[in-house]
Amino acid sequence: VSPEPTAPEPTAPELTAPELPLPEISFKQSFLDSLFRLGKSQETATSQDSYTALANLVRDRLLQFKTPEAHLKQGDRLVSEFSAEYMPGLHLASNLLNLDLTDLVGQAMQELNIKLDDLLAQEEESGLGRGGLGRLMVCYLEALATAKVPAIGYGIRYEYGIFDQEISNGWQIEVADEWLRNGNPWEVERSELAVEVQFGGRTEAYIDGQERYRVRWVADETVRGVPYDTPIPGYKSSAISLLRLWKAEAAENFSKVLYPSDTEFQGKQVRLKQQFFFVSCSLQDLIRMHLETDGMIATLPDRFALQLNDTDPLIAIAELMRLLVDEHGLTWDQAWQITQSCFAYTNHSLLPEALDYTQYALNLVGTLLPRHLEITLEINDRFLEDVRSRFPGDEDRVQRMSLIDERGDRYVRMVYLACLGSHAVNGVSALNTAILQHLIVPDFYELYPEKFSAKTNGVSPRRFLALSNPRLSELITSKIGDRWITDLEQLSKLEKFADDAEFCSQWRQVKQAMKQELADTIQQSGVAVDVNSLFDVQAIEIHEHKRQHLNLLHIITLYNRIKTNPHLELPSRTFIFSGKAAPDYSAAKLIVKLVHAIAEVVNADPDVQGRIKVVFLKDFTIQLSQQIYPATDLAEYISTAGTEACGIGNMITVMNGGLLIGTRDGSNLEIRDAIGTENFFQFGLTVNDILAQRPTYSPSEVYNTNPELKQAIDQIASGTFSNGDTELFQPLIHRMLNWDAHLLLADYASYIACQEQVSQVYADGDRWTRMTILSASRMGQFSADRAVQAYCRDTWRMLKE
Ligand code: IFM
Repeated sequence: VSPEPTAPEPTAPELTAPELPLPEISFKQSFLDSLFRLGKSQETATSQDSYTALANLVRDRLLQFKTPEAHLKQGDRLVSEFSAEYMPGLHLASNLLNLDLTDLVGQAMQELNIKLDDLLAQEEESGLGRGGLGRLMVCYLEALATAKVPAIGYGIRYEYGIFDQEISNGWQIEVADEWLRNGNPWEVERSELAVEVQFGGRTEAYIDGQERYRVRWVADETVRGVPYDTPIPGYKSSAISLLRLWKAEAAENFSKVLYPSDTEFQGKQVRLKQQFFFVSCSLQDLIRMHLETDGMIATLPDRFALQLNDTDPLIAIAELMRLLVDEHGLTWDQAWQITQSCFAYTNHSLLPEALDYTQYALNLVGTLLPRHLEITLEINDRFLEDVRSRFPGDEDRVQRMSLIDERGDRYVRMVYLACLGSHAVNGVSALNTAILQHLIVPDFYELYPEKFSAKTNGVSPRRFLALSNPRLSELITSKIGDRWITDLEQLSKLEKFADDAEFCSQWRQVKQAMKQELADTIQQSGVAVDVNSLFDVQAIEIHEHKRQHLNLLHIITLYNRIKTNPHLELPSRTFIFSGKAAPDYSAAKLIVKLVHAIAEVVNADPDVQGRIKVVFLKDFTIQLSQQIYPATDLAEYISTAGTEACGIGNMITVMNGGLLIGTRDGSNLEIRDAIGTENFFQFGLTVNDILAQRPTYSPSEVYNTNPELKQAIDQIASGTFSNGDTELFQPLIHRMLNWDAHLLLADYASYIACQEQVSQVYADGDRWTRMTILSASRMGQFSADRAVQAYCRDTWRMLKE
């Protein structure tokens, strides 16, 4: 595996001059009218009413922009993202920014004696995802609208999104996320576009009127899918992308909950139903639009680029084949050619649960989707015939490449189907792509090398800098103008200010102000933190591969060092954790408990004198992340090398004037190369080290030879952080000492040494500031604008010259 990044992609071309919305005649009056339509006056309106009235007004304005469908009718090509997750964050503030209405609305509200911030605080976040994938999808929809590329994001309108996280006695408690309880002003129900989706039953062969052999699916369940549209505006582009989410209307409403647990057969079945439901609705919707525009199914790929994100939507390949062959009467070869030309596949995760093909057990697929199983088997037969003719006598290869895993219980290998049924396949960082090519689907890479490429993720500078860090944005704009908002490469102009004492001091003041705001939020949970301490943050889903527990081993090590040597020279640190653990992932939930357990002991120990504090910010959301990133001095991206596909929080942190401590994983490598190795705290094994060492790796040997590590683990085991309870953390200890799948122990020494370096550098405030300015100024390539340009150019073949 070569973890070296590919050459940086070209910068985003300059956008055309923004078309501003029509000048406001009286925004105040429109707002009062909008309130009136809710049956309220200014006197009787609650903040929630006023928020709804304002949101309705903004939404109506957005709906006046040309829809992607209207663009299609005009002859434009349309991009369609398929994803089971979307995390838009709060809409109102972002929409006002992108429509350039923030000042105007702020002023109108002020004249009405209403605080805009109070209204913004009313919005309920729709957490229709678990993290990075969902957030990335919305960044891309926003960037596509900014670049005026017509786009629709298709997904599921879960009635309950990711759970709200409460903490009780250090344990995570999941509370149902009733995000629709106050209604949702941003969406419009489009029941006139409802479609039907079928499940179960059997297939039947027949001869059609033209004497052709055909198959029909006689299903035994029909579900109605109703689309709900949410506009996602571009930045001052007078264009929107559409987020079209499908709600299932059936006795058994399987669009109700985001990702039910899939450890049981029942869970896997519901998940497959959800996946098929939304892709079938979406494909039918696209075909409807296409036929209304072109009247001819054969030209589908000329008009649509369909991007399959991760494993969830991959059944779309079989469904498009079914629709084309069974419903639209195309020949198999015509249908296959169209399918391959339309689809491209992005791999967003290499974790077993994301690639898990056990959920596509042959009997499950056959029961729920009998026609799709037949189609998949037919694709497989034709494909394996081709493999046999190219590699005569190589039956091992045939078995390896089969779409069906025949070892033991039989499963459909969906990622293989994706590699076959798409014209382009990409990973989301250089390393992720290299692993995909060489370790996950090497035979497919050997056969179709031209299909594979890396498309490193990027984030929206609007949401994650302009909106969430207005102080820093203003400072940047005051020095280099505001073109960076749509062309992030402009940040490079900041580089020359890294030695300007006044600028450095302003830069530091911004960080300090953002830290103060976060400290105020933390204070609400009863913990006082020192804003002059280093804010050391790990805000991300709780997962063993992200290794929050490695971070905890460092905290315990520092704690022990202070206890042994009370005069130890050490810059104060505030360790901030935030993130959710999947409800059925007991090890991750135990890590949440361990954070709290350590916090309780360390924060209260008088010997520590507040030099280290540990904080857990509950209920990590996009909104909370927007507060955390700008306040971060150091972010921990410390996953086991080869397990984090890319990461996007690491990018956001650096743009916001923070530094990273990280492994050689995901996009860390590309960030390191962009900002300079000297500005990145790197430690740990490489993927190749891990591949080489794993067969003989003995965690207990490491434990026995590193006294500080041994002490830290022994303390957890012996109840130092659990009032003497020696049972509580045993499952974690057992995992670490016996197999340590995530190689915490192997990376411990190098991590601790790297953290010592962090402390040294942080003690030199000027040096630290200079490093953060240089790093931020070199982050241009990590913008969502660059990423969507790359997809437009290479994958969707639609970059306007
Ligand atoms: O950034 C990635 C992350 O590494 C794994 N989940 C999906 C994200 C978006 O691609």
